[in-house]
Amino acid sequence: MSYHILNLRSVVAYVKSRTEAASLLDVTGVLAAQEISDGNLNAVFRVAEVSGPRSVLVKQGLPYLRVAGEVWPLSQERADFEARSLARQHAAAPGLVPRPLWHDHEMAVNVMEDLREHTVIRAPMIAGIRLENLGETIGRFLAATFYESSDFALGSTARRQLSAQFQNVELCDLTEMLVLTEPFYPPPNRNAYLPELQKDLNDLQADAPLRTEVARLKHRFMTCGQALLHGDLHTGSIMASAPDAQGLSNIRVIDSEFAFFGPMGFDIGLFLANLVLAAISQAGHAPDPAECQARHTFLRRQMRSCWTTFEAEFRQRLGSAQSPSWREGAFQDALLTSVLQDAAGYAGCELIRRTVGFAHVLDYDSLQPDAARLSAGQQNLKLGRQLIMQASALRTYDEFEHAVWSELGY
Ligand code: SR1
Ligand code: MG
Repeated sequence: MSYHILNLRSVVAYVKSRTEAASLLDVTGVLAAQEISDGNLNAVFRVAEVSGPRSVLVKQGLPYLRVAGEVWPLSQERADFEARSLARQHAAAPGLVPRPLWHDHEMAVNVMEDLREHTVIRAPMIAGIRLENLGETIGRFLAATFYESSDFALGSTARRQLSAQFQNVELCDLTEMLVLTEPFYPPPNRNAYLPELQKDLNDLQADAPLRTEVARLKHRFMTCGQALLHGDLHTGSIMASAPDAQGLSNIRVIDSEFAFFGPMGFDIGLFLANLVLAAISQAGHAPDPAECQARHTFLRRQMRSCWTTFEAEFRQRLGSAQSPSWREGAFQDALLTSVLQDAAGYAGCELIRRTVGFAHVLDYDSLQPDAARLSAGQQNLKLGRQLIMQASALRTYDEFEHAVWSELGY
């Protein structure tokens, strides 16, 4: 089938036309489609049996950025990168991503398990829902997917062959521009921000040592292919089922079209930064200071749990690496310190770009456009700058934690 953009009617015909669908749905019965697009890039449909319980999720890459329309063309190649990365993630971390069902290169479509009981976690977290296994689950996901795609697990030849399949030029370029360049330079750019932040932004962009550090992080993003990254690991790329009485839920990582071989600290830093963005915005979302503090405590615990789980599980895997080189304790210490430093630096960039760059986050944007938003914006910029400047000197997670939470008054 040659490429055409799917709509509510044609997506049903498309699913019915595929042989893979026969074992997944009653394709002889009536199927209903619903558009549930949520992210910035793609169109997403749920196709469900009308008289039965089964459904699938159909995700299509459009020839442009969904939120911008045809004025921002983008190739549909991203669907291929998502298919390849989802297959690798599913093999390395089964149960932590949706099950891939089929990939259709011509149609730029990926069909996967429909996580009907799950919700994208950003909005529930703004509302104060506590997922007590969030940090631990993401730490496990990162350790497994990073390790299984790294030189440590694959050896040099297989790792090089694999990274050749992930030359995700277009979406890496988007990140290099939107996260690691434009927020730090005056126009022309696609930055968007509260006018009251102009002075803070001018100061930030006039800071030459800061720009130098960001240039270093950008170059590292471009050249340090340690492992297969998710590439866009914010809280809009994570879904969870409703938590049980202990706050535990089934958590899945979605939307890996930005996948590429890069520095492991990039994914970690993005995830941690999105919890920091959540924490800073709680001053304006939580109903009272006591609840705000309780939400902060929860977020702090999840951040720590993400790092400590990642570190422990990655070290454990390194301990059984085939090459004795990777079992050297001092090598492992140095590697994990550099990952932590990268994570801090990229977390700083994410805080800044989500405040003054092209694509913000709902945590911040849904604050009232008054003192609460301004003060959150200023705090995001200040902390982002500090993390970037302090990153290379950090030695332990405690130091990182102190840098973050002392800024929030703890
Ligand atoms: C133009 S795309 C803007 C952002 O959406 C994606 O989710 C990435 O975070 C990207 O930077
Ligand atoms: Mg996405």
